[in-house]
Amino acid sequence: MTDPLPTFTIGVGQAGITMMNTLAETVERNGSEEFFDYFAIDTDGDTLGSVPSGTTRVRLNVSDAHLDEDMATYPYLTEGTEVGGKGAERQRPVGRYKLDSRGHETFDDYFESLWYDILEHYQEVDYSFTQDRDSYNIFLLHSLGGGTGSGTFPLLSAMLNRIAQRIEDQNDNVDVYVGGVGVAPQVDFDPEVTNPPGEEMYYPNTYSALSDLSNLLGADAEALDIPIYSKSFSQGGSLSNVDERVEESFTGNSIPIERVPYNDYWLVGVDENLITSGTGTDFVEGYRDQINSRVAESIYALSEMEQSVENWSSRAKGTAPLGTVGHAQLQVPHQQVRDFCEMKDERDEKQTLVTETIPDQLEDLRTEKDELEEIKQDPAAINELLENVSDWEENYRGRFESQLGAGNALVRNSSTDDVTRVLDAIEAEATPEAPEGEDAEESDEPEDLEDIRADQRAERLLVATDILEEMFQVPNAAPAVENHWEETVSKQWRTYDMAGRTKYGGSATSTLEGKVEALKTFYSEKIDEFQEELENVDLGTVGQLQEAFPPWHPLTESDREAAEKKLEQLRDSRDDLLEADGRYQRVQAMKEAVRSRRGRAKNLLDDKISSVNSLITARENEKEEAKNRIEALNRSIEQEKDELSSEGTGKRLGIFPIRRDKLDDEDLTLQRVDDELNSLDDYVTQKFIDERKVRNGINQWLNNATSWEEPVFNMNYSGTDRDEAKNTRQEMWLLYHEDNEEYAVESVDTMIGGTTRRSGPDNLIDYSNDPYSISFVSFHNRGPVEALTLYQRLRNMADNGQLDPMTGKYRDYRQAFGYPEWYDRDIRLAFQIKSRMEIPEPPELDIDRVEKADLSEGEKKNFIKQTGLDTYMWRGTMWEDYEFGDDDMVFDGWDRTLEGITFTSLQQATPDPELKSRWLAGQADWSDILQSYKENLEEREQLQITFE
Ligand SMILES: Nc1nc2c(ncn2[C@@H]2O[C@H](COP(=O)(O)OP(=O)(O)OP(=O)(O)O)[C@@H](O)[C@H]2O)c(=O)[nH]1
Ligand SMILES: [Mg+2]
Repeated sequence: MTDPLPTFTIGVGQAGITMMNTLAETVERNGSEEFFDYFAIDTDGDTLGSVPSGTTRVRLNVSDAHLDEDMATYPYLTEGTEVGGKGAERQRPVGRYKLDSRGHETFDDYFESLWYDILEHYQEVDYSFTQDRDSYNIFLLHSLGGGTGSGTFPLLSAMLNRIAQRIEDQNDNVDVYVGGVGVAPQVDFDPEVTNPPGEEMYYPNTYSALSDLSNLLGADAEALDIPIYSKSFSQGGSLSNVDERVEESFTGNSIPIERVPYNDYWLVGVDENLITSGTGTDFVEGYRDQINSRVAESIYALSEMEQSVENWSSRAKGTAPLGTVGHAQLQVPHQQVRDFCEMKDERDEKQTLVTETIPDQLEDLRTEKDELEEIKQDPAAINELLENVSDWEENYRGRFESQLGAGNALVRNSSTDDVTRVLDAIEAEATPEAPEGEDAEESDEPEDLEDIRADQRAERLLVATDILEEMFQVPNAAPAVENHWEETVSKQWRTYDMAGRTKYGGSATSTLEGKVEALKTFYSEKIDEFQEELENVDLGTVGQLQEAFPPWHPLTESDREAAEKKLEQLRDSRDDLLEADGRYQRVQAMKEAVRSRRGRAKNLLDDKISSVNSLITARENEKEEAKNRIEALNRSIEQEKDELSSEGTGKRLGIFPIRRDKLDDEDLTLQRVDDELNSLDDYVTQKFIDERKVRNGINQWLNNATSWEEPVFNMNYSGTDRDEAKNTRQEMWLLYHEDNEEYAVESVDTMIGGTTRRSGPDNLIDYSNDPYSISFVSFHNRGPVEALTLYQRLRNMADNGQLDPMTGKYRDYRQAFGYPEWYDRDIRLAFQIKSRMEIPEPPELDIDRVEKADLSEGEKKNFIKQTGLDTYMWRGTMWEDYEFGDDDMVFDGWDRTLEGITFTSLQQATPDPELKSRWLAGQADWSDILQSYKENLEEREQLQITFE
């Protein structure tokens, strides 16, 4: 397989860009991306968004800074031209203006960018040009009906012509092929209609664009040029550093076009009704796709030529450059068969999910849930439900004993902090590691059962706290402390007869904690009182303190001694109490720490249960979804079987039906399709497709392609000066993959008319890359634009005034002529462009030489005043009623030089009768008469006259 010829495609405007996008799809299907490059131009940014990757996009703009000046100076812009809108809004002059612009980006910038991109592609494409295959292809795609593509294509043609010429000049072994593709609306409606299909502006636009095309295609005979106003009026932009090559393309301020800029120009018709409604005539593909694919496939076919396309082109062959393309294709719906198998594979996968995977998961989940519930009811159940619990127990007990102590030691030395520390450590060990990095943030992800199980904090804390609680409960641990506390309190309460001391709560104080508080207050007050008394008060009063002690207290010592002793006793009691209570409180706090950690364990257990519950719900939903998906897939699979097994017969595209029994075969998998069905031939030999259908199909689509009706390409030669027979071409190409040669070769014999070419070694065209289709492309070149019935229809409509109402945004349909410089006064008038004219200055009319023998002198003057003067101006000194002297300068009259002006219009421009009378009476000069003609003509006929 040889490489396709390198091809550069420029899409302009919506139609141009859409066709280019379709080409990119064709290229991609054939795996030839490396040889193709794209360039998109539009005034409307929306279409630029969807171009093939790597495409250079050029958004044409206007610069507000120059707008007013430009509107006044660019001759093809008129006051009514709407330049501001999105795109060109169907106005060809606006399309032209946005390309011939100056401001941020200038015409030169666009030219340079196009030049640079083509050159870059040409140089960088990995293609070796050989003598046989030395063509570099460039295509310009656009519509004739819109504003942007249609208004810019003459300018772009001129640029491409320069670029192509330059590449050829500098590379001896390379020919550049420049192909144009234009889409034009069909005109097959009643000429009287006022609402033509599509937008009314399409018609004047197409008329004028075809006229431009005719000029371009006639450039061999008559050189053209296009003035570039952004250069004439210059200023602004980067004009100073224009690429040398671009600069050289100009003669003065215009680009000359000295040869037909196209090797071939392909015209393709659009049925505006069908393209707007979006529907097609066949169900295989839409109408728009049909046209775009026709264009894309034929451009692609040209890149598969085994020789230079340039040598094949009409320029080299001398055939008419104007042509059209047809295309038909037969296809094995291979991709669809693959999709079908993918659906079946997916269905089987889902089936396994519903019948096996999810039920298994649900069973596990439910068991887990039951176990957790059981543990919640009775934590002791952990021992039966979990393995290794006895190991944990042993481990924890060992750690507690060594870190906190056991029995007496546990309550003697340890604190709440110690308890918290060991429990924290255990909790930390049981916490699964958090996933690192990004995953850590996505905590919403539903965990799976393994994750839930991995988190053993709840279970381990339950075991640990259980052991601790047990350790606190051994008699010489917490109970010893509590008993001592209880005894101390109760004893002191009794000793100091607290039940009777209502000031401190008395017998109403029932709890031990209450008693502790009461005792503390009591001791504190009494100790203060004793101290004060011992320091300041007369000992005699000590007696009054006597009542602080139980009556049985022996008072055998002196009062002071007794007081001091009692104070000491009070202090001892208080210290005992504080010591017992402190120890008690500390132990309670430790126990509380254990209890609260146990509560936390239960919460964690609840969390686990609810996680498992949500997993159960998620799996059940998943199962429901899978079931629905299976149903949908079943429907699609059945539908796909119907579609694949029925005939797809479009006009361009024919799709072979696949035999139903093959589709029903459950063993048909994607793997098998990929392994065994590698060509059309495989499909036939393995009986997926009926051989008979292939042979019939080939005949039928071959006929479709041969007889591709192209209403815009109908020709009528009467009234044109071209001879149809001499310069036509009719070719049918058959493109196929090597593996399918058998079917294709056979059909060549049945081809009718014109030249037939087919893929294969030593043939003109390479084998195609696509093993699943056979493609027929036709190329027809016929006469000149003037012979197109489409053009003739439009011209008649123009002549009969039927285009007059189709003005859209134009004030006058003739403003569609975006290149008025190329046309006569009639068109230029629509732009209020004054024609410059140089006419001979007539010598003064000598009344004596006017030969009107039968008229009196007075009658003769009257005759001159009425018509004679005008006739003289029109006919000059050679007027048959004028006596011409031998030595006189010959004045030819203005009828030869006043282009497009009739005698009637001259008469309408005749000087005022009063001026004529004065001149005849010798009271006014001849120059006054001339001046009057000049002014009247200039005003009435939009002329700018100078005398030679
Ligand atoms: N083949 C083809 N023709 C199209 C497509 N879209 C529009 N057209 C035709 O193109 C013509 C209109 O020209 P457009 O390409 O839309 O105009 P434009 O160049 O974008 O110019 P403005 O939008 O006026 O600035 C009509 O005849 C449409 O039927 C398409 O996708 N494919
Ligand atoms: Mg557009």
